[in-house]
Amino acid sequence: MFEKILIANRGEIALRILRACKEMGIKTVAVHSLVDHDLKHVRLADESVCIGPNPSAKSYLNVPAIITAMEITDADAVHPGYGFLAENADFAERVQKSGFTFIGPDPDVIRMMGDKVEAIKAMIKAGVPTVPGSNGAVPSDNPDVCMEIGRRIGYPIIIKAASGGGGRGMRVVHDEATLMNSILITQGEAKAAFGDDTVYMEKYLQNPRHVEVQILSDGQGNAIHLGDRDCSLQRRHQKVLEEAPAPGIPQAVREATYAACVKACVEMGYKGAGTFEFLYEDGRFYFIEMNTRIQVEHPVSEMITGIDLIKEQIRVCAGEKLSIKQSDVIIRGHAFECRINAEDPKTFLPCPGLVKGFHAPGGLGVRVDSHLYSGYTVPPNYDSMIAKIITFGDTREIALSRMRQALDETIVDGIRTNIPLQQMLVRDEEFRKGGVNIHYLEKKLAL
Ligand code: MV4
Repeated sequence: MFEKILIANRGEIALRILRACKEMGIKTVAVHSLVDHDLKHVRLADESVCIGPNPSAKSYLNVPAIITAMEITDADAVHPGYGFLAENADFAERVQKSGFTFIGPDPDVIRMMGDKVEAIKAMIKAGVPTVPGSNGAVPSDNPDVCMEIGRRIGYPIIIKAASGGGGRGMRVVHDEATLMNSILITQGEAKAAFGDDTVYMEKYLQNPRHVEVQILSDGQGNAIHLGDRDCSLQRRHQKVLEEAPAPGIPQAVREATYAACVKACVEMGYKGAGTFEFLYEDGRFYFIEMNTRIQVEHPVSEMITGIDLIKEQIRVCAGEKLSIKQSDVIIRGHAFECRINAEDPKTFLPCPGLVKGFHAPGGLGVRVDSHLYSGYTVPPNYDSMIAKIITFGDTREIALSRMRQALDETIVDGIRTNIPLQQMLVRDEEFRKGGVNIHYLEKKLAL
């Protein structure tokens, strides 16, 4: 096992990783930007290193500074959290080449999943259901072939950049007349944003839900799933409220999808925690992307399984075999997560500043993952998420009523937050029934 882990992140996830390390008896190194000197995990870490000025590019994305920090503190491994360097194959490779361990899958696996065309090919091979589409790059220099592929798929079609993902670099096309123009525009944008102009096509699903499957795999032939999560409540590709399990999905459909995901992990030699993202429509799952990192919403999966995903991630990346068999994973109860952001509840613009007072909610089935404390100043430089409130209960109704109470108890004094939005959502009639689609929140906000 590792003796010392460097945490290459900030905020709540850095604190979450630090807590897992402490529980495992592993020493911790915090790296931070100038403004992040007073972060809670920096104070709690065994050692800390300032790696640069506030812009992410000069600190949390500063690869040489992070590797140097590993050298001077004699850390064994780096945990990237989510965002920043978490899915950067070149970083993972430089960590390995410097003689350290990257807590995540091998660089070539990260790279393959970063190329959405390659990811889809790997999924088809493993029998994971995908969206009907081009199943490969489209030849933009051959309009006849493009239009032929388009006719086979049927309209509407979505054109996506192979190097995109998470909602970046995509465009919906409604008819053949606009197909070629849209392909060329998406290609140009992809080239500018990612330095790769490869694009592919899929049937555009009009009203899907966003359901994802959590997996753990040791890269030694053992993989398990930890059920699914519904992340359909989103605004501009930012998730707002997640839950596990996804409500109202037939058990047989679920199980078949899980089995395919597990098979894909074994085939890829996948190591660590990972998420298969699906669209779910009319009773069927359609794979869209795989995330090779721990995700923001991992706590809802932890709550329904009792498994500590960060600890398992650390164990398998230290070379241990998975300690849990699929038959040990018992999915029980229901969990919700509300993301609390420092933002104006009406305009959604970030609202950094001094938190004069913070009162976290509590009680049975309430978990708060947050680095906030009274007197902390939310800096303007990073993501505006300041807390995650997670609730658990035997039933969806109980977990949701605990969330209503938890939100009502929470006080963040001094800055504006999206708590009013969350309070409205957890009382929404349609949401309470379960199973709203990816457009629901934006449509509701437009009213
Ligand atoms: C789609 C789609 C409909 N049909 N693909 C957006 C983010 C990226 N991960 C994939 N995305 C979508 N892909 C097909 N074939 C609709 C979306 C989409 C979406 C997906 C998940 C969560 C929120 C979304 C919001 C808008 C569009």
